[in-house]
Amino acid sequence: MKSFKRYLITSALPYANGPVHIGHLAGVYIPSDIFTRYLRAKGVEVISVCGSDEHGVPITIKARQENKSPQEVVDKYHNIIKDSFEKFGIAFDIYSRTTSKVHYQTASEFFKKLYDKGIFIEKYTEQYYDEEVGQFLADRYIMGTCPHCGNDRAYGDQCEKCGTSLSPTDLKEPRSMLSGSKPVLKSTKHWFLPLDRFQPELGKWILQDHKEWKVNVYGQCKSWLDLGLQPRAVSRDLDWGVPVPVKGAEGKVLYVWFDAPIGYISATKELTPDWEKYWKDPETRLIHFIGKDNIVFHCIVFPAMLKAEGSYILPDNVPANEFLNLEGEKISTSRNWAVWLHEYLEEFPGKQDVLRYVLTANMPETKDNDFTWKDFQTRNNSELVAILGNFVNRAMVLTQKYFDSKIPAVAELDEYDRETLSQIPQIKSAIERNLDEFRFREALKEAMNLARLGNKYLADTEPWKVYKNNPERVGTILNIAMQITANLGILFEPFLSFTASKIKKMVNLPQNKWELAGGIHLLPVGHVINTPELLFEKIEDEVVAQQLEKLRRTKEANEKASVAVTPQKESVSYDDFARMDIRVARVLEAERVPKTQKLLKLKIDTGIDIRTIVSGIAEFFAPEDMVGRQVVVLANLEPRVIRGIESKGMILMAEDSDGKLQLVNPAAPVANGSTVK
Ligand code: B3M
Ligand code: ZN
Repeated sequence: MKSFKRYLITSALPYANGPVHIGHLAGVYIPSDIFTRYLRAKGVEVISVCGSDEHGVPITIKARQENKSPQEVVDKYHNIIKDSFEKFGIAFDIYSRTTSKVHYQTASEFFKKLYDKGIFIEKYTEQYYDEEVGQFLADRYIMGTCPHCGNDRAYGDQCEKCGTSLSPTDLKEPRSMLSGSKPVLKSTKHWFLPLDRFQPELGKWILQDHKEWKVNVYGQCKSWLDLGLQPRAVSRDLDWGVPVPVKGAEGKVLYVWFDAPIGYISATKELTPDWEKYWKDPETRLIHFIGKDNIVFHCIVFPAMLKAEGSYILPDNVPANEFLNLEGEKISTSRNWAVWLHEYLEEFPGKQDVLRYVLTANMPETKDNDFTWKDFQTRNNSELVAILGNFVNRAMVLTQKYFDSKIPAVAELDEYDRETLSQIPQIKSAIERNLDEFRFREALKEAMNLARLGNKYLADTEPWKVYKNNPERVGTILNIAMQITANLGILFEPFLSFTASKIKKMVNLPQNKWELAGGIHLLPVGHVINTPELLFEKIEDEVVAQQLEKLRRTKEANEKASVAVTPQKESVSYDDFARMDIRVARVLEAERVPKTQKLLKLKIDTGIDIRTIVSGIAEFFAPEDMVGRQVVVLANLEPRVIRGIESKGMILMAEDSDGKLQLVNPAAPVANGSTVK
């Protein structure tokens, strides 16, 4: 690999339309944090920048829903997100936001530069316009009927029922979500970034020069490139965002995916007047940490923008992760199916490193992965408590007890001691190798192997049994155990920085440098250590049960919310009601009505007579399901002839919002002909 002088680390800017959850942490912010902390510990020149992404249509929709201004929405979530990151120890040098003044200026100038260079194609396109409100409609502001599945609540960009992606003109019977009126097509001017022009350069840059990128990233880029890049609009008709800074662009803003990545540049500018060396010097290594849904923007669109501008470097790597699921289901902000960081912080105070550990161990590096509360408990109890915590505590307590908290001298090393000591530098190299290649799970496993090594060493040498007869031997053992402990303090810093700090404080580590790790004389003989404290505590079954119960309630609430309840009808008099003859009957025979999908012909015993009813329930009930069942019928409904069969009455059913039917019948059998009133 080319050698670089410094690093610029960016992490995807979270949308400020909601708080952040474990999926964000595992996918983007923990990997970027581990990597940044690792570089810092090595003394590499590095900055890490991030901020809130505060533009885009979802934010304006949230604002309408909450009856707030978009600015109020982003202020609220920006603060929540920023606070969560801080409390989880995510080591940004700056956490900025795209509504900052510097950002408006930077994004504006960036656009202007490309505009002046004649990069953009100006094109008129036909777009839906709400004449009542006097506004062009973003795709998400248009609802209509999906041409594929008939769902009448499909959005202009996607039908959430069948998953098809749509464009607004695909919708049947489109309506504006602003006024409910029927929108009209109107011509509007936009600026397009001609990605096709950059295809040859980008193709070579990725497919030939960056074969080392992760397979998931490389593969996605390749399929985009194989399809052929198309010009993309970088402006929108919207009143929330960075205004398009040219004449004749009133009421238009930069598309959120144009301004958001420029947010990385703005944040760097806010951080340091020396920002250009990070963005323009080829000796800087730029790395974007993102989730898989952002790959095209970071590997194709933003690099094309940077190239078009001309003076910027391109990312050297984009180690995107896949997605994390929760208890086997996709994390969803709108369905509240998530573990929110601000809630975790309240429910598990002081346990940031436990979550960081579990999320790193399950990081969705090469494929989607699952977070479960059971696994959270197991990893805490049988790895953090039983291995790392147990080892450090034993080493500390024994040193305190036998040697008055002073590092004892080494008398003589046996074969096992030598073998143990020789593994320390090997483990350090393995951690480095993995971190250098963005394999965070493996790196963490190696760090944990060092704790395992120590744990096993103490269990095998049993110093508590040896002391009486051979205190010198115990000195050797505890010297080794304490050297391992000090190594853990350094090597765990990128992964579990809170815990690493505690360890370093306990062992009173004079120097805290990565380069010292791997060494076996970190703590000199006679060095005084501090009082031990417990690093982790057991997580009980009730805690897991509580979290699962919380998720169960979420699910229940979602199910309730998804039933769109029909409003109450006009009132009727008791007499109106009393005129209806509703009674219990039993189905005697049932058969399908030939050549129909929905109809069953039923012979029923109403207590007054045996009669035929034709019922549209065949999609939900097979004839054999019906025979013998009691049902409730409206007996005096005017007879009707359906498919040549006279139907006398109607079977009553409960229908949910999806049109699914359930039988209505007495809770316990009653005589046929019993009336319902
Ligand atoms: N806000 C998308 C996301 O959170 C977007 C990332 C912007 S990075 C420049 O998935
Ligand atoms: Zn559909």
